Amino acid sequence: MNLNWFPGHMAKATREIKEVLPKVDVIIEVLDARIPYSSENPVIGTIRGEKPCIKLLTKSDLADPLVTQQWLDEFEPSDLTLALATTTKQPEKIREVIKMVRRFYPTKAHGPKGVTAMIMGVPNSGKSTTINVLADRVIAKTGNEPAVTKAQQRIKLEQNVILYDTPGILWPKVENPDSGYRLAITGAIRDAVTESDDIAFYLIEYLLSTYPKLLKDRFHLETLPETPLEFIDTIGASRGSLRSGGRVDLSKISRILINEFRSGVIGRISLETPAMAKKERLETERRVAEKKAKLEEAKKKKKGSRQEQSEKKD
Ligand SMILES: Nc1nc2c(ncn2[C@@H]2O[C@H](COP(=O)(O)OP(=O)(O)OP(=O)(O)O)[C@@H](O)[C@H]2O)c(=O)[nH]1
Ligand SMILES: [Mg+2]
Repeated sequence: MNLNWFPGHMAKATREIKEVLPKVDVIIEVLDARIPYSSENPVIGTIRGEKPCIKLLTKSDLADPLVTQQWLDEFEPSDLTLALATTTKQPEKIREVIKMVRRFYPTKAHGPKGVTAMIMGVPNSGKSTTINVLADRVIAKTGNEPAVTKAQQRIKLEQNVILYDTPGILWPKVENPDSGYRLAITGAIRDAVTESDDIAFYLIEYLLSTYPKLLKDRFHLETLPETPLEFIDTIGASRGSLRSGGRVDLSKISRILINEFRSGVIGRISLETPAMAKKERLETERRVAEKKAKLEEAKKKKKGSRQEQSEKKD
């Protein structure tokens, strides 16, 4: 399945972000706390330059607190980077962002122009929600689906901080298939462009191995089935998701499971740890390099055979 999703409005939004960037002092990079590695946009790394960045791990109420702490330790604070885990359950924690933005530019923060920050991140990661908390009023439209914000919005906050809200953006190609699945599971990729069964299978496989107790508790099971298919069969029957003939409605039960994960009712779950990310990053780099080498080899061969043909003609 192709898990890439880069519609026209995201290409445009990416261009507009690059245009406004020279006016921006601080980047607020919103990462979903359940997938801080997979929601990190490689494009930001390349366009950021030397700009200070605050990594916000949003929706931390849905993530495994122990793993979130590992991620905060991973994003060690430096002169140019700060990290903070936030949740709408603790708005006062979100408000710390303003202090952090000002801390990077103490002089400018008291000057006439103030400090400008830009909030960016993958779709549905909680950018507009964060802005509404910071502005203390509903200023940006929010919604539980990707691509709610379609255009950049400039907002003046108190304490001399100006903030840009931006549409959620992905990147043209998600090279790591695991990251594609995790972006789909958490709702950063529009459901209509993915297949719920495939995504639910990936999620169940991960939960069976990493959070078995949460699954047992949620679905009142004493022992867990070994495979995702058996698991779906078991809970499909108990949830009344049977088609005529007694077969489980795979798509229906898949969507139920994904929604239960997203709303947090299965429990607080992180889909990746720093250790997993390190391994996958290396593996992805290796795969991309291999692909590139193969492509170059094929190009060389093509060029060689063309040369041979023209020499024969001569
Ligand atoms: N559980 C939980 N949900 C949150 C939190 N922050 C935001 N959400 C929900 O996540 C969904 C997406 O929030 P938005 O603020 O619209 O996300 P966005 O990043 O602006 O999304 P786009 O504009 O589509 O890119 C909404 O349903 C919010 O209510 C949080 O801390 N915890
Ligand atoms: Mg938004």
